[in-house]
Amino acid sequence: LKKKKTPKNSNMTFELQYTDPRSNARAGLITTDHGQIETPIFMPVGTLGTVKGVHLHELKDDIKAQIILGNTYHLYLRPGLDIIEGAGGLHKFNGFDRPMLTDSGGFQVFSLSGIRKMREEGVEFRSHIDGSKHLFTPERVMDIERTIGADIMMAFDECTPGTADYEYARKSMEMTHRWLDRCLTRFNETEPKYGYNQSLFPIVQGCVYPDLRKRSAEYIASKNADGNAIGGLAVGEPTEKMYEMIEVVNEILPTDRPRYLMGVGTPINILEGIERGVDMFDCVMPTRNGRNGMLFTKDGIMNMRNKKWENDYSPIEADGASYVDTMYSRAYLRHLFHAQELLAMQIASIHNLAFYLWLVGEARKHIIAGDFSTWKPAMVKRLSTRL
Ligand code: PRF
Repeated sequence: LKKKKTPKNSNMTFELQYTDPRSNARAGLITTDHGQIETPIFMPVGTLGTVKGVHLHELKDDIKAQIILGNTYHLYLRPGLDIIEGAGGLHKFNGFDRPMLTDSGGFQVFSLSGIRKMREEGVEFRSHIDGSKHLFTPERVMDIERTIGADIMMAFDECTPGTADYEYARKSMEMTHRWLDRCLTRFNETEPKYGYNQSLFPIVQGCVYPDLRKRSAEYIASKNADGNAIGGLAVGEPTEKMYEMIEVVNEILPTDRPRYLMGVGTPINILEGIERGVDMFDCVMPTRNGRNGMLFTKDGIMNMRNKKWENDYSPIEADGASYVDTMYSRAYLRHLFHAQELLAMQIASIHNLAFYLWLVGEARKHIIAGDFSTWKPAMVKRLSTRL
C-alpha cells in the first residue's frame, strides 16, 4: 500500500489500493478535509451548486454521490461571489458536506459566453445572462475558486476544440501551460478562506496530436500536483482518438496521483477510461439526457418517450441501482414525460446518476476482485444495446 503526502497548501492524499494486472485500471482512495472518495468515481455535475432536479437527501443517501462538481463561470455570474462568501463557501451554501470540485471556466467561457476575446492576459467575455463584460485571468480564477471553496480547484486552461489544426493546438497548449504557472503562483500565495484545505489540479491539453499530448503531460507531471486532469477530449474528435490520447497521456502522468478525465462521457467511455488508468469522471449526460427522457441501464439505453413503453407496466429497471427503479413503472414514467411533469425529469436524473455511480462502483469491485479484464468487455457489450 502506497500512501503519499502531497505538496504544500493541501493535505489531500491518494492511496493506490489495487492495480489491475491485465490493464491500467486502478482502485484508490482520495482523502480530503470533507471526507474520502473511492476511485474510480463519477462526479455528478452541479453547475450552479445544485445537481439539477435532485435533493440532497437523494444525492447523498440514494445516489451515494461521494463528490460533486460546480462551475466557476456560472457561480461567479450567479449568485455571485459575495453571496457564496457570505454563506461561508459553497458547502455551507448548498448543504453538501462531502468533497466538491470546481471547474475553472476554461471550458464554459468558450462554450457558453457569446462574444469573447482571448489574449495572453486572459479571456474577456460577455455573460450569457445579461451581456455584461467580464475578464477571467488565471489569477482572478484562482481567487474566485478560493472564494467558492471547493476541495479541488481546476487550473484555468483553454479547452482546444477537437478539430483544431496542429499550429493552433500547439499555441493553445503553450498558453495553457503559461496560465498554469500563473495559477500555481497565485494558488501558492493565497490561503483557503474557510478553514479546510484546497488542492489545485492542472489540466493536460494538446488536442489529438500525440507529441503535443506527451509534451503537455510531461509539463503537467513536473508540477507534482495533488492530482492531474486530462482536458480537451470529447470535444469533436473521433472516439478512438480520445482513447489513444488517454493512453499517451497516462503513460506519463504519475500513477500515485488521481487522474481526472474532464467531461466524459457515456457509460462505455467511462469503462474505456477506467481500463486506461483514469480515476475520476464528470459529465452532464446522466442529468441532461435524463431530462430529455433518455435512461441509461445495464442493458442499454431506453428512450422513455417511445411508444413501446406505453403499456409496459413493469418496473423501470427491475434490479436497478435506485429506489425509483422499482417504485415507478415504465408506462407511468413515459406518461410523465409526455405530460411534461417535473417528476419525470427528477426520476430520470436520479435513475441515471444512481446507474453511473453503480457502474463505477462495480468497476472498482471487479478491479479489487482481480477480474476487471473479463467483466469490462462483457459489460461494454451489454451496454451497447438499445432497448
Ligand atoms: N477544460 C476544462 N473543463 C473541461 C474541459 C477542458 O478541457 C472539458 C473537455 N472535455 C470538459 N470540461 N477546464
